[in-house]
Amino acid sequence: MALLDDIHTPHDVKRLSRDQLPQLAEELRAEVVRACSMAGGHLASSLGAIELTVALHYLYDSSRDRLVWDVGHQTYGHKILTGRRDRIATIRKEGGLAGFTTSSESDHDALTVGHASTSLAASLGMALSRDARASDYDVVAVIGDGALTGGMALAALNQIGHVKPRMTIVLNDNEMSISENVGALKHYLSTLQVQGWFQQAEKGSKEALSGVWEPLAEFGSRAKKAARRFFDPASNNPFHAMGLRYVGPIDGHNIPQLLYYLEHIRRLDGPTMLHIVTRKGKGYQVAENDPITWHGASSFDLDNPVAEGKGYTWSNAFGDAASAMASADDRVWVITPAMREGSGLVEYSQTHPQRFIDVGIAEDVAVTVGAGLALRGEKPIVAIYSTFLQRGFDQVIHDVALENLDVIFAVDRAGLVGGDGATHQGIYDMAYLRAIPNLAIGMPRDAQEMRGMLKAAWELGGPRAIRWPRGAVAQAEALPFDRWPSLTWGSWDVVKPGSEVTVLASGPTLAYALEAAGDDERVGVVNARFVKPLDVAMLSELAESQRALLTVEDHTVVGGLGSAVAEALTDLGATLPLRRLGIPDVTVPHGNPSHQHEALGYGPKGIRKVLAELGIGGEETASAGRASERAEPTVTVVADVVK
Ligand code: HTL
Ligand code: MG
Repeated sequence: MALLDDIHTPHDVKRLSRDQLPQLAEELRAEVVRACSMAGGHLASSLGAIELTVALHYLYDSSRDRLVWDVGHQTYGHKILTGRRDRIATIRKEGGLAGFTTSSESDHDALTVGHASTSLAASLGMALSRDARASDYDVVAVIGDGALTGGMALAALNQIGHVKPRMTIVLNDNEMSISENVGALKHYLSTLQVQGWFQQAEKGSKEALSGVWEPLAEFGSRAKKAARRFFDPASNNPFHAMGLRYVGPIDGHNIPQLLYYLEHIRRLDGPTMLHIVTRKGKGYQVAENDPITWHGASSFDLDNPVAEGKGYTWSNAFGDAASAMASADDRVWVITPAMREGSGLVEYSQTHPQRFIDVGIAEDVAVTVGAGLALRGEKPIVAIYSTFLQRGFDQVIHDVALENLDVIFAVDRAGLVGGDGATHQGIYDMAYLRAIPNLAIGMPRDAQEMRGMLKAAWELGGPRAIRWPRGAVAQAEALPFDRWPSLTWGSWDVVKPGSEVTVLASGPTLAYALEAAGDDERVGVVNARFVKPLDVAMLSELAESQRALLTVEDHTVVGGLGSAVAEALTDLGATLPLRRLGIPDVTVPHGNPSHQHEALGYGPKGIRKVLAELGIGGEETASAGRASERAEPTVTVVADVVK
């Protein structure tokens, strides 16, 4: 790679001539493709931002200026140019680079991020600090059209337009979120794209762009009508109405154009939005043709790039269940905040388009739309990842739980999630949901039990969260809704009786408990499938009959199953020892979940180790315990990932 090989820091980019930048972009693109072929990752988004990345690093000094990437999933090129090329193929792997910008990883990463729509508020804060300290660095936020659908982004724009700090906002518009972007703003942005200016610019018509900058210097005085519309279309432009200068749209794959506009905007006071139009997956045919599949891909063969199938997953099981429910009851709706594919809802969206709502990256809106539907007698299911439900916490309390509304929360990706890492871990939901009155919480052990929980939730009404992990599950036999199993909400299930110590587990940790227990008749295993309400009757029996209890959860031990059981035992006046296994009070980076479970002490070896400490298990168990200790240092548990 002729040019890339000489780029060790972003300062090396600045040493190139402008004519060399398109070649650098091509080399960078190839390097991103190569890295993703080895490690997997957010390929299509990173490819779409390659020219922008080169242009930004040519103009700005990312160690001093603040480049604030929204979501941070489009920054593989940025990582390569900022001294991380040698590690780029470790991205999202245990011990490797994070999949998103992470300020503890590099000074060039202005913000630790992974959830969408935070860049504008954070940039505003940075710009305010700069101005208060009479500093002069630049602040540039890069936000995608999908991320712009989030309320946080829109509310931040409202404040930016009011305070008017000097900053550049690059709107990277590829008309895609993970799937097609949604919402009224999307329609507005696409009307801008078809305006003559962009079309001419795209054709490379020099006349279209030459001379349009000049008038900006005397903005509003004698600028040509058309130029004015291009640079600041005062009429009908919502960004303008919110107090920002708006420029665009321009071709986001044309480096000279990007440099031209960014350079000039940099000199202006106040906030300016530069609207660039890009193509998701740009320059890599398979990704351009199918940007949804290649949004986030597993590793692939460069010579024969085929996206690996994911098999049958919990998300698919939910999608199938939702379809069956909606077919049986026309009050059933499913709402997703921009996660149609991830939540297994592609088929549902086709078979029940009238009762499928994608609200964009707006989890708060998803929850409250559910409340509104429920208030009118509908039966909404809000399908949402554990990590993203954090964005709808107030709405769950304020809009749903206070009036005990019939909203089912289908909480996907509960537990450690793997490559997405610290920002996306689904390890807090039991803690934050358990505190909410009226809200009930369950975790099925398989697809059939998921149906039982969904059916019970549908029958009983009220707010109910059903959570399941990321990954594969065995497909249950197809059954119409009326033949689904019944299940008593709040009941636990004794999977294996034991005479001395019982392990309470749910979801993936249930298999670990069974593996650890083996055929030792002293060890019992209970599917503690409801964390709210707990099966207090069974718990009090166990407190009588057992000499110790263990809880095992793929969740923080602060406020999860173990906490719930400890509280209940205290209330019962029980005094038997309780050992709580799960994630300690630390943040957990990206890695291989089953390895991380073991390293954090709640895999089968960790359970055996605690059983041995309780006097159960022989030589073999004790050595298994030591093996788990040896595994520990290989996973770094970073307590201060978020500075
Ligand atoms: N909800 C929130 C709050 N944050 C995230 N990150 C998601 C959902 C999931 N998500 C992504 S990337 C993405 C979503 C919805 C699409 C972003 O679209 P945008 O960028 O137009 O901003 P593009 O991909 O380049 O088109 C991840 O979790 C990585
Ligand atoms: Mg987009």
